Amino acid sequence: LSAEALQNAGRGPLYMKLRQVLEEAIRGGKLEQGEALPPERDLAEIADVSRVTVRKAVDDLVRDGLLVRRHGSGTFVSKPVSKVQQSLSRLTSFTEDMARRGFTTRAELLERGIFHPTTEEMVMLGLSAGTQVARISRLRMANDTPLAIERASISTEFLPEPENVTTSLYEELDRTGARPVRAIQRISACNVKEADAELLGIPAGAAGLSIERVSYLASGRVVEFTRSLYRGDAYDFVAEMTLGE
Ligand code: 16G
Repeated sequence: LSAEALQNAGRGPLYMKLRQVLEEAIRGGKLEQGEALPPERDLAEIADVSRVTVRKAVDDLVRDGLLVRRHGSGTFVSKPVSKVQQSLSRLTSFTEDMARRGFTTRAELLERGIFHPTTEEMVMLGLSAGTQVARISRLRMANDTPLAIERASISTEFLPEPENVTTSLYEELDRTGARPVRAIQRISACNVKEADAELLGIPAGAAGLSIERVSYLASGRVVEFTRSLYRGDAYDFVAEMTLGE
């Protein structure tokens, strides 16, 4: 990148030219996948343009998915994700699913604690009046790529100490003797809203899968009501079917 390269790049407003130079650097591999983009200030200086111009060019590339902004750590060249093939027939946890694939997992905690339940939580979890609910919301990542946002609600009877959930919710439920054995999962299509898109590192409005899981103990009692938002570009859900009678 240089002021000269910018001069020679295409037509249109300055920010479009800058966008083009950056796009070529990404597509040509001069900026590698996963690599951090230099700070706006530096880019402005090198290209001899204002920071507003830099921001507009970068915004454009983020919107088109070539760059991703990560909360508090900067802007990076996107890594294409190969899709996770996720079976719909086994009741497994995110941690187990990713470990089986040899991925390292990490979660960014969005919310964790004990709260007054909403009416929906009371109904879904069958809570009696006056009881509280444990909530855990996480941005879930595999090999540092954000894949999903999961917002779980669990009766405090089964999860009295939500702060114990540092890696796996199901592991903690195993410990409290409330690991679910059955679940109903509903999957529907959605367009990811801006705030969630930012967390997932995808353009606002991109395709997502909205998933609700209600899971049960052998006794038939509901353990978990989880609303999740999965990246549409990162997941294939696969079910095996057999001929019924
Ligand atoms: C899965 C479940 C989620 C559950 C989580 C526990 C979906 C689509 N999936 O991701 O309901 O809460 O596993 O994972 O909802 P953990 O034990 O790794 O925290």
